[in-house]
Amino acid sequence: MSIRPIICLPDPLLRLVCEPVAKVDSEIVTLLDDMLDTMYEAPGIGLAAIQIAVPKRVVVMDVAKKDDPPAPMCLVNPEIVWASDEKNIHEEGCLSIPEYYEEVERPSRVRVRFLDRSGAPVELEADGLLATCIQHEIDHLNGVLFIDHLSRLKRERAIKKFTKAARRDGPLDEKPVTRDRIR
Ligand code: GNR
Ligand code: NI
Repeated sequence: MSIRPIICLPDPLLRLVCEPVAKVDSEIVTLLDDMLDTMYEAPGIGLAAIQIAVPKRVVVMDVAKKDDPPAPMCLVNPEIVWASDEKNIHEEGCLSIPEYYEEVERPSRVRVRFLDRSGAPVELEADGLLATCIQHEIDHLNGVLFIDHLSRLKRERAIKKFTKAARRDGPLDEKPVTRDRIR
């Protein structure tokens, strides 16, 4: 169980298309546990493996309300198999884009298929915050960030802000862009 550094915009790793997992083995279970630790510590309601620099199709989430018991979810190779025509607007943030929040429109309900942490196939229908979070996380697996759903002007402003912050701390190729480099 360990907390791993979260990488931030403009780290190019966030633009990778992540690889499917062939088998949910002990290495993947350890990855899931480390991701849950990292997500709770951040704190956040979701985390994709690429946010800790691991380019695999692995996601953790917990959208339980503050006073409810924790409800960790582990999703391996998640796929959206159906999305509603009805849309919903929700304010989003991202642990890899600290302190930046904007409203994003997405399908309000989705059906998702994935493997759980025991490797068993699961299908579930989500709405509300869970539907928003699942779509945000699956976007990460495809190198897509929530700012990609905004107008070009807003997106470019956000990218510029984070590129400037990272540049103050030295060349991007010397070390990963972790959250302590963004001020
Ligand atoms: O913690 C998070 N909150 C959040 C709020 C609205 C929509 C999506 C999210 S996910 C985000 C954590 C994160 O960056 N996951 O990739
Ligand atoms: Ni995110």
